[in-house]
Amino acid sequence: MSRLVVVSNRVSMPTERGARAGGLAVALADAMTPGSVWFGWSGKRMPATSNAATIVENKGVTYATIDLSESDYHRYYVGFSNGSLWPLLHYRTGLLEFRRDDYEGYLAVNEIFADRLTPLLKPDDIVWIHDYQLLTMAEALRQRGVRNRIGLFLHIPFVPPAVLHVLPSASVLVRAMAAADLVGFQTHGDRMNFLESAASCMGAAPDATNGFIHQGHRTETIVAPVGIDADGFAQAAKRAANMAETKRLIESLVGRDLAIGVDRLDYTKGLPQRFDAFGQLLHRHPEHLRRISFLQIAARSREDVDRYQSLRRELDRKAGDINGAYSDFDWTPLRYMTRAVNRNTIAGFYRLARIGVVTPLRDGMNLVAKEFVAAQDSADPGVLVLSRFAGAAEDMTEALIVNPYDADAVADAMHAALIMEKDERITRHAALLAKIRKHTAASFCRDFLRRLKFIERATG
Ligand code: ADQ
Repeated sequence: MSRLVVVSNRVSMPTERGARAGGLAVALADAMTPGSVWFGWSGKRMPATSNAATIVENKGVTYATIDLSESDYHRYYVGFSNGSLWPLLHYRTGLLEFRRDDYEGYLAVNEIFADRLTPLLKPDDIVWIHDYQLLTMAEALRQRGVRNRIGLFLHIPFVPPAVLHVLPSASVLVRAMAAADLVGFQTHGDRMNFLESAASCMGAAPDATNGFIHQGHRTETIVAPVGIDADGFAQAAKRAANMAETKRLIESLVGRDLAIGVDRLDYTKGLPQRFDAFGQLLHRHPEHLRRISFLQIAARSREDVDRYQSLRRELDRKAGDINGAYSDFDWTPLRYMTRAVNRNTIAGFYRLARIGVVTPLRDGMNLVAKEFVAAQDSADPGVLVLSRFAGAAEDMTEALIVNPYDADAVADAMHAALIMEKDERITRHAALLAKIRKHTAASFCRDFLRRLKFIERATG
């Protein structure tokens, strides 16, 4: 039996589950069956980067983690991963910062990951690397003689060559990604962009099955949308009806409609534009004044990166502006909080909401859209307003699809959601629910791994 070895920037230890907001931890929880290994950074910054992984066993899963030095953390994680790659791969070239020192730190940490993982590997292990922090690790493993099957999945978008080449050394990254046997994407569009980039960087033309050969090594690609455990989440939403938090929220609404947004506090999520759109709803459709409360939960994230601090200040100001302009002495239109809330509690909040507002400017998939649908009461469901730039929109076409840059259009969609007849809400919701039950977290893992296992062993 071959073991599954999952590699991600951060390892989510069983003891900290539920406390952190983030899609990757949610998606991977399902892959970690007994016998598997999860390797990555511990989240700890120490005077020196670890020379070997620390191993902890829990319920049959092996957690192997390394600490990073302050300098490695800053160059690899804050600098290149989140200062260069994150904005670039979300099409935000204007926010891209590039420092060669950070880039070299990124390559070095990918090599350190490979160095620390290699001694732990058995010949039959299947290695599954996750996300943009580790784009060069597959190549680093190959350089250390690792011949195991290696998969790489990108949770965030991939950009077309014209955008990609804004980043100095983009070709190096694309070539390193191709060292994996299978590279996975959330959407067909992302895969297409990667194949075009591979052609532009390496001259490797894709074949009929969307794979290509470069220097004798074949790289296959797959579209595997990340999903959620829709039925489990629906159960959690139902159970939440009895939670004290749910009751408190209901009491505080005093019969008003609830609109909800739940995100990490990140500039890709379109939060300032969303606040503007909500302001427009109140301005253009005054019948909703005093009748709706918008709850935005935006968990603070990556606070070491400057751009996230300025976003937070911008949102504080905008929330103040909207509430200053529209509040009444007994009604606050926008409730805005910046801490993470337990996922089970959020499930109950989604279920109470008439509208789920998911309007990222760009998003690999967006699991909140799926959670909102799963949590609804199918007999009287709320309506999802979804950005066309979320990966989720490729499939979830029965949502009210909007362009998040157009505040008037988003306001109109929220209005349409609030006045939508029950029959139409039920029809749209049933179609969406069927889709998210088909592409779950479990099927994502199964589809990717089945394809990876099927690939012939790399010959080195
Ligand atoms: P994220 O950018 O983190 O994930 P998303 O897919 O929405 O975005 O996942 C967020 C998860 O964290 C959800 O399960 C959500 O419930 C939870 N969460 C978000 N905000 C929260 C809050 N304020 N409090 C508590 N929990 C919160 C990345 C990519 C996505 C991709 C996922 C999975 O950016 O596009 O869908 O990985 O592949």
